[in-house]
Amino acid sequence: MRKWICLTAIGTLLLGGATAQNGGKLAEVRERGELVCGVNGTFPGFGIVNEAGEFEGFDVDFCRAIAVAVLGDATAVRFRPLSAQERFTAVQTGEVDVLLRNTTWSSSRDTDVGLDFGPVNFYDGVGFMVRADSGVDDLQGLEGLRIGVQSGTTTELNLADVLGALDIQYEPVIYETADQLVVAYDQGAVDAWTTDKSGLATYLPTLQDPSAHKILDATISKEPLAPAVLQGDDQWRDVVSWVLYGLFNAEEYGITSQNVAEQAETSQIPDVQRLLGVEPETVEQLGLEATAIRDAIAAVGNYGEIYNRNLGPDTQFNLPRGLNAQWSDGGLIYGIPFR
Ligand SMILES: N[C@@H](CCC(=O)N[C@@H](CS)C(=O)NCC(=O)O)C(=O)O
Repeated sequence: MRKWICLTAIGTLLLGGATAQNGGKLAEVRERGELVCGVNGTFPGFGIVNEAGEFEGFDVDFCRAIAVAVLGDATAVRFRPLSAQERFTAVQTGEVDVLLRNTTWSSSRDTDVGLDFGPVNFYDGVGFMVRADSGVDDLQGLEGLRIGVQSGTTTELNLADVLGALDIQYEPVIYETADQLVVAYDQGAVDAWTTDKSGLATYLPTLQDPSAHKILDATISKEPLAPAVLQGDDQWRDVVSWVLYGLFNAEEYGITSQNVAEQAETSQIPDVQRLLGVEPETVEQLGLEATAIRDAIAAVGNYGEIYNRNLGPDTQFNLPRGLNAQWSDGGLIYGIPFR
């Protein structure tokens, strides 16, 4: 823990200098002309390098939306792939401006690690994958098994907490990366593996025979995945947060990449006029151009479009929206009003 505190202090010092001289991260990113976004480089559906060598995924699209809102250009973003262990240092030292890497918002990360979080962009929970013919159907069935888990994650902590409390004995086998863990599981070196259920679902199609495996129904934790920035720069956190809220609201109001221009011209709904900068003041109060959110929607799409493009029914993952549906559809995605 002491290490985090030291690094936090270094990060705050670095940021403190930037804040005094040029108005904080927003000004720094503008001056640089590029957003540096910490992402996952190997997580299918969320942050991965595709065959063309480009980053793609659900988290990656939020980086692009922030780049559009701040710099007016979806390509003005440098992606920095980070392992679970590396990710917090990269924020603390200012190496990345924002972290969008399937990162769980938790109290110690918000305090001791020295981060600030934006709104949850994916509600997740830890689960388990086992072989379909293993006879394991619930947590009790994990008794005595070798369970693979990735280091530096909340998964590691949840596994110990929850199975410990249930008095289930198991053998944890720790891997540094998800790729190593998944290969080890596929080859039979462990009997089960555990991570966020999003990860179980998106790694499943990468196994040699996906039909030979199943994900248990049990969910043993809450994993609210959210963007993180360095603590202490309120304006920058506001920018990141309100870009996401803008995309949440856009879906709620039926504003899409296809119809956003027309909506800006014709909508008589005051909320929509503020969101799209027709009434400029609200978005400008964030330190952004009035059309920042409109432009982000036009370039990347609303929350639902981002979800569907990366995880929806037309992808190999077909992840049900579940908790990630709009609040008006029984989910938890709830855009805070622009006013
Ligand atoms: N949400 C958890 C887990 C994050 C995590 O690192 N998950 C793994 C499994 S899905 C991952 O992204 N691995 C990708 C990699 O290591 O390349 C956290 O914030 O600690």
